[in-house]
Formats: sequence, C-alpha cells, structure tokens
Amino acid sequence: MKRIKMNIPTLSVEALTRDGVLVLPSLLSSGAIETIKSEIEKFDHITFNDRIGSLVISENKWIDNLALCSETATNVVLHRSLLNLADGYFGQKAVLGSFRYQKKIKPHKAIPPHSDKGPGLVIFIFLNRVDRSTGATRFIKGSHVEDIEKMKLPFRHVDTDYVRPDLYDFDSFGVEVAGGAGTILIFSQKIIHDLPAFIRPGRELVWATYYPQSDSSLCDDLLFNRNALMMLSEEQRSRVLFQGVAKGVTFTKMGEKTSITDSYNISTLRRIFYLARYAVFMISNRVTEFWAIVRYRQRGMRGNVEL
Ligand SMILES: O=C(O)CCC(=O)C(=O)O
Ligand SMILES: [Fe+2]
Repeated sequence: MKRIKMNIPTLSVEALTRDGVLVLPSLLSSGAIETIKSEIEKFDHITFNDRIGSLVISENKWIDNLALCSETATNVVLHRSLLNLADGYFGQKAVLGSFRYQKKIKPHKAIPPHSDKGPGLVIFIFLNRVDRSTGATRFIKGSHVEDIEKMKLPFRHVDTDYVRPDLYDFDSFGVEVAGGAGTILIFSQKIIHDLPAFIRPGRELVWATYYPQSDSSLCDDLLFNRNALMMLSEEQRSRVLFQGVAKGVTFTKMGEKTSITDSYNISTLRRIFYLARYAVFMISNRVTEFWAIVRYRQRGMRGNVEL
C-alpha cells in the first residue's frame, strides 16, 4: 500500500478549538481518492436488510463499517496527522468511534440548524466536488462552546438538538464547505450546523467520528466483537485466523462473493417486501413527527410554549 501524504497546516488544532470547524480543501491526493472509490465499489451492493453491507435510507446510501471494505480509507482516518489533530483537540488520545461511507442518491431538502449531541469530532472526506449544488454543510463558528439550552426547539430527538433558525445568521457568522475531491472537513459534533437544500445528487464522503478515549463506550464496535479473538491463546488463534479465508463464504457481500445471507435463500420478492415494510415504518414515523410539529406550532402561536 502506498504511503498517504497529508499535510495538515500548523495551528490547525488552535483554529479547530476556537471555531469548532476546519475546512482543508483538496487535502487528499486524487490517487488516494481513486483507490478508496474502487475499494468501495466492490462493496457497493444494495441489500435491504443487511447492516453489514450497504443500505439505502431516505436520500442516502450508507456503508456502516468502512473498515470492512476500504483499507485506504482506514489508513487515512488513522493517519498520524489527523490523529495528532484529534488528540490535540481532545487533550487526550482520540479513538475511532464510527466509520461510514455516505452517498447522496437524491436531491435533498434542507436539514435545519442543529447540534449533534456528544463529545465527538466529525471528519468528512469528500470523494468528489463539494459545493452548494451537491450539498454544502454550513456552520456557526464558535457555537460548539455555547450554551444552546435556550435556543433548542422542544422536539425530542435522541442524537440531535434542533435549534431556532431565526437565531442563527449563517450568512454573517457561518463557514460553508466547498472544494474539490479530497477536501477534508472537521467539526465538533456540538457545533450548530445545517445543510441547505440542494439539487444535484452524487455527493460521496467518508464520515468518521473520533471520540476522546475516556468516552470510548460511545464507539461503534468496528471489529464486531472480534476483540474476543485477540484474547485467545496462540494455539486457539491458529484455528480461527488463517490465510485464504477470503475465498470462502463471508458475512459481507463483496462483489460476486458468496455471503452467508445468500444461504438464507431470501428471494428478490421477499427482499422487496422487506423494503416496502420498512418504507411503511419510516412513513408512519414521519407522519407522527409531522403532527408533533403541527401541534407544537399551534401551541406556540397561542403563546403557550416558551422558547
Ligand atoms: O450531510 C451533511 O452535510 C450534514 C448532515 C448532518 O448534519 C447530519 O446528518 O447531522
Ligand atoms: Fe448534523
């Protein structure tokens, strides 16, 4: 594997700590980007009910554990210069909390201003051009350290606090991402950000989140509990870890390779049924959410809700 070159400017830790966001345009070489894309392509099968493969949710296509398919992307997010930046930001060792691939497969309505709860530091590595037409995330500089309690809208979301849009002026105090393939965007999960509506699908990115090691309980298990294998004796390990397994049946669907889900013989018709059932579930969630917002607005207009 070729050595990956990434020169992160000095003073980036200071800028990230102060602003909560950092844009590094076209940082990763086109060679590395092309390798990542070709590694992902082999994995790019839409399976409706398989969290290990790729999956489609609303306007996005996801691969939940990129470590399974892209060695190059793994080496990029674990590159010394990015780890130094994350370590410097946390003031302690950073660990990789989640590691995904996302592709926007449809035009998108706006994601309103919000803060994603949690202590993490998010990194987006754009695999193609990013601008307003393909979806440019915007940020309010410095809002990662502000108390947003009074700005929050009273909807209950597990991972997200939506905030009152009228209180944030992205045109005057915002940073908006733009750049060619290989642009790297780093931001605090807590920072107020939004994504204006865009018309061109196709934006592809590596989406990783670092956490401080002291919060490693929040991390996805990228090894799928294969940590247990590390505890085995050498003799035991030799029975489960060996060369040549790539030719056999795997848990994951890669290219033409046989996956263990194939042995369940799930017919295309049944997969479509699963998809339809899932769609009904998602629609009913949206309807419930929509009525909650309508009710909130009505109460708000009568002045019963304090913002
Ligand atoms: O996709 C983006 O540009 C931002 C998405 C976002 O903020 C989120 O999903 O929480
Ligand atoms: Fe977000």
